Amino acid sequence: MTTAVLALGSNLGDREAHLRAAVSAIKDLVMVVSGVYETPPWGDPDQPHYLNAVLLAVDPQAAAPDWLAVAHRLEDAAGRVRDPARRFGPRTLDVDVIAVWNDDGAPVTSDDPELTLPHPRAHLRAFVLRPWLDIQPYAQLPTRGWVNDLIRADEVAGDLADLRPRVDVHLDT
Ligand code: PH2
Ligand code: MG
Ligand code: MG
Repeated sequence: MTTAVLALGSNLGDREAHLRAAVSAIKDLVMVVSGVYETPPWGDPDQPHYLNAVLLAVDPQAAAPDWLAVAHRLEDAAGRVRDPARRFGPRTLDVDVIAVWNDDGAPVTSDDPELTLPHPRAHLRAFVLRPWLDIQPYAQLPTRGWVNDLIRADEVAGDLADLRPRVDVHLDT
């Protein structure tokens, strides 16, 4: 059994539908889904705003690498087209594996470039940390610390004010 925090993002097409379809496709695994935030693009400014959300999922069977397969399956189902020239470019659906824990609660760490755990940039991304904190106020990002502290670090705090809660959008099915 493993527990995972997954971050969802969409900024192409029907963003809300892409996020909702992803949550619905794994609803048997999902424990809790955050609210949705409208967020300015990070890393590559020339693209539309994103809708972002975070969820906590548990799979009795999955090992850590299986979560990457889940993420890719959901992205493929949203018709995602990969542009190698734009690493942080626009996408119908992005599912990032932020962190994974084993059934004894120990975090999984990995240097595998295919699935680095915890996610190497999660601690810098307000659009991951803020929705995560909403669903898990005492969350810790393995190797980085309390999410509630990370969110107040200088690199993140400046972006927080630009996240707009979309209380009109609900992903839980
Ligand atoms: N994802 C990216 C690049 N930039 N910006 C925001 N606001 N939200 C994202 O999910 C996002 C991004 C590539 O994964
Ligand atoms: Mg991403
Ligand atoms: Mg990704």
